[in-house]
Amino acid sequence: MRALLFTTGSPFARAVRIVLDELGLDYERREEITTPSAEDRAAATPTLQVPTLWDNDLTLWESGTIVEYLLSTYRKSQVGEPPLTAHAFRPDAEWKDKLAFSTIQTFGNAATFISQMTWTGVAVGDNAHLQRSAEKLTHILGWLESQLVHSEIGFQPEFVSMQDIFLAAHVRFVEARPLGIDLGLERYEKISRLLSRLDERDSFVANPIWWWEPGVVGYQPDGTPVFKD
Ligand SMILES: N[C@@H](CCC(=O)N[C@@H](CS)C(=O)NCC(=O)O)C(=O)O
Repeated sequence: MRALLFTTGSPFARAVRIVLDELGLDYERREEITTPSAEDRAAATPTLQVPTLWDNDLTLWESGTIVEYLLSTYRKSQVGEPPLTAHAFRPDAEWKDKLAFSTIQTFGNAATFISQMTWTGVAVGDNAHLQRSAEKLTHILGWLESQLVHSEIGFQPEFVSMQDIFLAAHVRFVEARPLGIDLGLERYEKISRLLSRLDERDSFVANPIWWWEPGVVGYQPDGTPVFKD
């Protein structure tokens, strides 16, 4: 039995879903449109956050840990050009890859923090720490841009990496929400081109991130948001 608990909009869960597709792994989709009570969520994870993966006897949460597990457990023939990496962290570049990944996750945490604060009534312009969190996003993008050696390759040359996938999920999440944040992505040419290439990949197309703002209750098949009457 394999199952994934996730909310529709979560960028962390989207990255895990993309990796599951890349590896050709079927799973039961335990999708939640809204966040349940703390008690209900605690039955799946003490962090009260999604995603959580069940794989036979194993229960895992924390998206990076889940993807590390998937990559190390299911190394089978991979589809796509370039193919998915076999390594979360390349043995000959372990600390470089770990640092890039942790930094990308800090970007995701800042972005989802801003989002959750915004929808609970405190926007970026209202609060100094939220402004600081928004500044973090652009500083991180600048540093990540400096880590990419060429506009045609991602964080692990010749492969699609976990670093590429999570960065794409987090950046596209920010762009798909009216959070009052303009990332100015055009200033980061290598990241922009990497993300545009990934957008075309089957696993990304199959797991889209769509526009969301309060009042959106669903989507048409092409992603057009459906608003509450
Ligand atoms: N470090 C966690 C972060 C996951 C996370 O922030 N999930 C969000 C959705 S995008 C969530 O569940 N938020 C609910 C909450 O924090 O109460 C991971 O990598 O899985």
